[in-house]
Amino acid sequence: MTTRTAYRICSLCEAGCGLEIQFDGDRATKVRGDAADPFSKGYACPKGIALGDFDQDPDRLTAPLVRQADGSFAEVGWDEAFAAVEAGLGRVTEAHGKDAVALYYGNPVIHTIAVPLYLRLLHQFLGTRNLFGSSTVDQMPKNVSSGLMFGDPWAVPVPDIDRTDHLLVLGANPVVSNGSVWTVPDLPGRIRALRARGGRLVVIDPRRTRTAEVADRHVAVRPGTDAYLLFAMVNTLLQEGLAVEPDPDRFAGHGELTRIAAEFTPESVAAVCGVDARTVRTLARELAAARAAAVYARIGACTAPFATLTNWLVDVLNTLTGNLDRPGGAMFGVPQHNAVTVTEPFAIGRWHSRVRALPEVMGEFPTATLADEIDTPGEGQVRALIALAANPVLAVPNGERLDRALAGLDFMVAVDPYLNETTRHAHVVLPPPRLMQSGHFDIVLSRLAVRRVARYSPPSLPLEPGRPSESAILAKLTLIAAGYGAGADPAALDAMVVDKTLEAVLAAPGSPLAGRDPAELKAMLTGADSVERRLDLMVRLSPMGDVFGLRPDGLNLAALLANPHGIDLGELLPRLNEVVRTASGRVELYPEPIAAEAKRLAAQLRDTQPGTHGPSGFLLVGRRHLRSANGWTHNIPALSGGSNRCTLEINPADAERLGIEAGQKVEVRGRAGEVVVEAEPTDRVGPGVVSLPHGWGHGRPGSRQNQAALRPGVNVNALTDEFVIDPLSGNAVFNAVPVEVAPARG
Ligand SMILES: Nc1nc2c(c(=O)[nH]1)N[C@H]1C(S)=C(S)[C@@H](COP(=O)(O)OP(=O)(O)OC[C@H]3O[C@@H](n4cnc5c(=O)[nH]c(N)nc54)[C@H](O)[C@@H]3O)O[C@H]1N2
Ligand SMILES: Nc1nc2c(c(=O)[nH]1)N[C@H]1C(S)=C(S)[C@@H](COP(=O)(O)OP(=O)(O)OC[C@H]3O[C@@H](n4cnc5c(=O)[nH]c(N)nc54)[C@H](O)[C@@H]3O)O[C@H]1N2
Ligand code: SF4
Ligand SMILES: [Mo]
Repeated sequence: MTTRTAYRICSLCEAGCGLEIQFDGDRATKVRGDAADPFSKGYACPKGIALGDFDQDPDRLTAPLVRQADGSFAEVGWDEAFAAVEAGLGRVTEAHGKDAVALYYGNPVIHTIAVPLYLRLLHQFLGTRNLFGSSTVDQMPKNVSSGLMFGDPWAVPVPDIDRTDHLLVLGANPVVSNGSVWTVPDLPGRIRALRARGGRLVVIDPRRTRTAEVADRHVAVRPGTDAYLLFAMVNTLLQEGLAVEPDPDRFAGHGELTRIAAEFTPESVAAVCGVDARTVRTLARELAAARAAAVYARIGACTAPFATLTNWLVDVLNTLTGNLDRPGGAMFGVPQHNAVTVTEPFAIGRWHSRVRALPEVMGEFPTATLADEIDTPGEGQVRALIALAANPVLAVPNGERLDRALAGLDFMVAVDPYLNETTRHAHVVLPPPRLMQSGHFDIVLSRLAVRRVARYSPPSLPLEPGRPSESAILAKLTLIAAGYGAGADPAALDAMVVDKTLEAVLAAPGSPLAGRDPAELKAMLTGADSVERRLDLMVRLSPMGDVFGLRPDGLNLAALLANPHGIDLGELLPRLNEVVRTASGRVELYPEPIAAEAKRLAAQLRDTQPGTHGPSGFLLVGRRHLRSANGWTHNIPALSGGSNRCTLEINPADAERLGIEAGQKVEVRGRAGEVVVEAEPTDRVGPGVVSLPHGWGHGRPGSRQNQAALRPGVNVNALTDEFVIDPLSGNAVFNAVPVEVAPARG
């Protein structure tokens, strides 16, 4: 056996830590943080350390599966599997049209090279309106807020944590999640550094999280009321003359914003939020007083009522305290590629979903309505599903209804390494290769990183002969959708994309490459295969790129390959002017759809009676565990057990009142259904609040995750309501969910 060391970016979460991996033959025997990585500097969490276990998991599928007439799965060759996809999709579209096929992507797609490279093409060629994804159970409210304010849904400012003096974290637990929509490896270390240099961390969260535990101040807001709280902070800044006056040439809507904020005095929101007026003022004053400060919000703000409004208020606070786009404030990262996110003015609701008439957002319908589209008969009904790295049964509100709906599909294909709660319904499963056989390049997250960094990890191990890479699987699906058939060559598709990109770049007004010969540029691209040549093109055309030699110190793929630990180009620089893509050319501080939501909130405030949830009623919030990633990591024994469990956290006083003891089974009932789960009394949650993690509910017939089945847990999304969504973004609401709790019967 030969031993060797490889370096690669961890693809298990958004932090993207550099790892050093020792291989004995084709097995990873030791994994640790790569001390030479200029971005993560040796940090790795327990999941990254277990990367070899993910790679070697015996339950990962090694060959495609095709469902047989008797309902069982048979392992088949790749050609047969792609032919089955072509036949299955063909049957459905011929009989029912293109909209009968829905395309669904899950969270792990952002951690692949493959899906970001092909998703848009695949969707275009499928020609279906039915695009769904994990964005609408996740960050869509932030995308909508940024789309409306800055004109680009991916113009999301991130806290410049290494230079800030004051970090306000709302509805996020980055010490555990390692940061999200904020690529920031070793977040715990960066928080320690912030506090060591005299900076402050403030956390607003109904639960005393691990982030709250290391904070200078923790405010236990009542779930679902952040929009009121943040509005009252804006009110304080304006009333007390603490706000900066934004430059009217660069910011629009300041006057209207000031008028609506006047409605939300700290006194008026105190009872609703469970936060006294003095604390609200203190939060605002501290934010304004800091030399440089940043406000950051995540899942607790996104998967809650008034989510888009809350996410907008975050950047209003960043703007009014003068912290938008300034060092130590909230800054815009720089992509390491040229992927375009803005092609037309940002708008929502350009078309609507069939059953509930919900507006499209970024071309997608809310996942909360996927089951409606599958189980409601009629013209345009969804009868086939392509699921890319997705387990919506555990991830969408009323997932159990979706579970039943999926069972009724005419055809389903899943690109996924596992047979799980969702993929067990597929007719064809196409497993990507082992984790170590895939390369890694950040297409989605690099512009959310807190430093300007560029990194590429080639595959650490070669593919077995005949086994397609995940990119080749996606390219095949795209070619099938385009009508070229299962036999078409993926490399030809990549070459076509390169040609089209070069054509567009050469034709763009003022292009630095104008007049160059596209064939000459194409011949300059390097890489082991057609995918790497596409990456080379993307890097060369990126803001850090060499523009085919025009910028001699710029980057290209060869430079990334020569620097396996990554290349650090330094701190973030102000770039608001490059980022803004609104029709007015200014940052819209009070855009129209937001204004309507703000008025709705103001009306609700006038009507609200404090403490309106009933005597036995609770508000449910979620939680994540450091040694998990949503629902797909419970099969790794090294990460299971301990506190990584599916229990209902409940305040000890509530538990005592209901006669519930630690470890006792309790029944939790929500609008959609009920679960029976073990109670864990803890004062991490306050009275009236209970917490369940998501991603559990394993061990169903037909799934094949044997370790996960030993500790199945329950699906929290059996409780959550698909009919309660954020109206602007269509996002699901997983927090502040009303539930009843009682000792389990029998
Ligand atoms: N270890 C680990 N890391 C992960 C993941 C994982 O499963 N495990 N998942 C990854 C993914 S897909 C994502 S999207 C990110 C998420 O990253 P985070 O958002 O940082 O993670 P969460 O733990 O969901 O944090 C949400 C917080 O919001 C709080 N909250 C709930 N309701 C409210 C409310 O009404 N108001 C306020 N202010 N707070 C509220 C919850 O108590 C919780 O602490 O993490 C990513 N990283
Ligand atoms: N109640 C509640 N529900 C939630 C949340 C919550 O906080 N509370 N959080 C929501 C959020 S933020 C998210 S992002 C979603 C996550 O929801 P999903 O994205 O649907 O779930 P995951 O568990 O992340 O993984 C999806 C699938 O990806 C597969 N997979 C893993 N790696 C790869 C790969 O490299 N290639 C391919 N092709 N497949 C791969 C896994 O086997 C799994 O089947 O859940 C949402 N649901
Ligand atoms: S924090 Fe952990 S899971 Fe996330 S990238 Fe780093 S090592 Fe991987
Ligand atoms: Mo997520």
